[in-house]
Amino acid sequence: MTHARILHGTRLSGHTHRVQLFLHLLDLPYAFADSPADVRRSAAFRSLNPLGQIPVLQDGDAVLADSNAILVYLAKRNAAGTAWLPEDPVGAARVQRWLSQAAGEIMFGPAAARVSARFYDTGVPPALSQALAARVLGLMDGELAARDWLAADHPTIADVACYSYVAHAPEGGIALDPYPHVRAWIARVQALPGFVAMPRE
Ligand SMILES: N[C@@H](CCC(=O)N[C@@H](CS)C(=O)NCC(=O)O)C(=O)O
Repeated sequence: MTHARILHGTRLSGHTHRVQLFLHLLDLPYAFADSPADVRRSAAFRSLNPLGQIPVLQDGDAVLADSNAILVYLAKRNAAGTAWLPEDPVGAARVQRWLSQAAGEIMFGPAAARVSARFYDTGVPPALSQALAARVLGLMDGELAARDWLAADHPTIADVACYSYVAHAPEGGIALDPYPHVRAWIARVQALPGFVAMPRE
């Protein structure tokens, strides 16, 4: 019997996309359970994630919420000992630094600006999301001037976690023109074998 792996999410959710992207980069098959707001409010979904948020990954008996936690799980479960999640203390901390950026500045910056522009009011003031976006994109651009990848000299889950909302930042009115190294990094991520895009519509 095949191992059941189900990703609950929506096709325009960047948090879902970062998990999808990693599943594709690792060439792991999965079923996709579309989970719009009415599904996320259901008791069945809340039993998977009491926060009612996507993504959720069911992998056999494991039920995992939070996109970055799922990236860590997939790296340890399916790519242990590979470069995707370094085990050494400094390498692991460098990856975690960008996972924190993905859950902080990127979520409340470019991700919030995109959601407010395209879907609903997040409650994050536009001036704050613009300021956070400028802060994190400036940081990324500076670091990517010196290296091809965010946390190491090779791709890691840091790049996977940060990609979706940064690549789609223009949908929230955040131009990437001032950040040439970020744009070159986006192209490098898109050239990875197995890359899958998040739809624009
Ligand atoms: N920290 C979570 C955030 C996930 C998140 O905010 N998901 C959004 C969709 S992109 C969601 O489910 N929003 C509905 C809600 O928060 O009630 C993660 O990284 O997975």
